[in-house]
Amino acid sequence: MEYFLTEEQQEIKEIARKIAEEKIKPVRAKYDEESAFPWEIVEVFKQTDLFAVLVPEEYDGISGKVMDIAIITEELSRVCGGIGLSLGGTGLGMYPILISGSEEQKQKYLPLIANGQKLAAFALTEANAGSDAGGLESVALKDGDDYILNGTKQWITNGGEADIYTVFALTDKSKGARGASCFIVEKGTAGFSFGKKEDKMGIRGSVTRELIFEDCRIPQENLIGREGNGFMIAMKTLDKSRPMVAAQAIGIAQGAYEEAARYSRQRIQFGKPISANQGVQFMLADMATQIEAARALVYCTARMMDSGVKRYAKESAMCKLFASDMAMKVTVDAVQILGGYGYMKEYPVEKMMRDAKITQIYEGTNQIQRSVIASNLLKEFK
Ligand code: COS
Repeated sequence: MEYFLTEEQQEIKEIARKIAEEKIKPVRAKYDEESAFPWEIVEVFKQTDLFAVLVPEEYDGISGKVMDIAIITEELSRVCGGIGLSLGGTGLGMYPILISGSEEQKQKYLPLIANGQKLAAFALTEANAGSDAGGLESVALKDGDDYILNGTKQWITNGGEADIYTVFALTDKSKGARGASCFIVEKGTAGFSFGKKEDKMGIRGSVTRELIFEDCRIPQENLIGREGNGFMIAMKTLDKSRPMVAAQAIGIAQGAYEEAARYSRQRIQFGKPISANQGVQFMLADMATQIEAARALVYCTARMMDSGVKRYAKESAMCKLFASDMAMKVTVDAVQILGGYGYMKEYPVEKMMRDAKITQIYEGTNQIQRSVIASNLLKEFK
């Protein structure tokens, strides 16, 4: 399919593919096995200006465009769904600042993200606030000019490795979700520590940790937007970042499909390549069609978002829903085409299948995406 990428987009696609093939492919199994944070690859992203693509030019970045970030995410995920998340998680973590931060906050933090000096992380989820993001229990109570933050955040991508955290907590417990606010908390702040590192099924080249806040003093200037705006900031952030989860899913699916197609031409059974069987051909045809359909949806949405359209919650949720369900199906089918070999760690498709699963869950389960789509589309038929 021809997507008429600009010269710059073609260039960043090629850079991301080269990094994925030359730097990430040789180490992906090691990171999957060890579940360590890929600092050596972060260094490569830094040197090749990939972090700068996350950030608009006015804050020392080179793009900030959803389409550009989607292209990079897809290429990195084609080789490894986990390692690229050091970048994706940083994008998610910085969006509250980009979307609702003051000019001062943007000038202070975004250039540090653009040059790769500091990674970011988004801290919304808690043990009892997952799909029900408004059910936060962390509190940030006013004390003079500061806030005192107490609570525990769960499953935070880049947790412990990032320097800048956008953290959601209730500044008014009586108002529930409408009493939530968002703060910038820097690593090293007294009262801010890290809990256990999670042992995950997939995306093991990305680190996920608990964040613990115990009487952590946050200065007033680290409040993003106004008190009580936290839930809205979280929703806007997720609207903006869900197409990136979709791009990750497309990349994973593309990688698995390529492995399966290649294998089907080489694997001889009953005296002929298995690709000569219509059963296998139909699986490959469905994979390729579904990947392309997801890509078309995501690129179209990304271009719409980059054009300045203000409301895209529905389209953004559609991207994540469609692409992640597609990736799960494609990766399961890829394992099936490789048969017993597909089930072995020696081949990359079992990892791709494990990596794909999270895309149906994080940044809102696909059941939540359907709710978001339905509530938005029903408004159109009032
Ligand atoms: N943009 C801006 N504002 C939004 C919004 C959006 N996309 N979605 C909701 N809001 C606002 C609403 O307008 C409403 O504002 P008022 O208080 O002024 O009326 C407020 O937020 C509450 O909205 P709503 O009643 O729809 O919230 P719910 O508690 O029903 O929750 C869902 C809505 C389920 C969509 C939300 O909780 C959600 O997205 N959950 C999934 C969270 C998630 O993705 N977690 C993963 C964490 S990151 S890995």
